[in-house]
Amino acid sequence: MAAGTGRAGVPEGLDGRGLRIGVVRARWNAHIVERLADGVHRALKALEVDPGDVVEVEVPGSFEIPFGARALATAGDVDAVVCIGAVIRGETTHYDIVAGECARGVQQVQLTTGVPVAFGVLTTEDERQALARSEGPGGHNVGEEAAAVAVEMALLRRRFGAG
Ligand code: DLZ
Repeated sequence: MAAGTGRAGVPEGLDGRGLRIGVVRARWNAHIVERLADGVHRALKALEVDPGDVVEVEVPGSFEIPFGARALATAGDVDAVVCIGAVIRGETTHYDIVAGECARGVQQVQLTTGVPVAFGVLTTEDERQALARSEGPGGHNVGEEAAAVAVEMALLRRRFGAG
């Protein structure tokens, strides 16, 4: 995972063994979301999450992501959820609504269910920025970062028995 200035980074020794992780992915801007999904699975593998413990669901667009996350959080028997999508301003007139409602909904789901939900949704001005945040191994990939966040927060939840 790339370390970048100002980014959270991954705590040393983070170990996802035994965790069950949900992934919600939007179909809009599928070529970008596919790259984020690659990042999610790369990170979960690096953190020793068993591929058999990863449950993935697809939703139409980023606006539907909170609903998908809630379904997994309440009925998916998961320790945390990772959400991936891409909202690109240049291609949508209601960018602010879709992006804002997605972020607001994701936060609401994690606070009301007690299941951590990581926000791996790109909100960019154009496709070039989206490509730059969904790079391959060694580059910047927000899906990869969000997957590590999901593992970290799932372990925090287990530690305190929250949720
Ligand atoms: C409608 C729409 C638009 C214009 N743009 C995007 C986008 O850039 N990224 C995305 O994930 N979804 C977009 N959507 C679809 C909405 O998220 C949603 O699926 C529809 O409004 C139907 O509820």
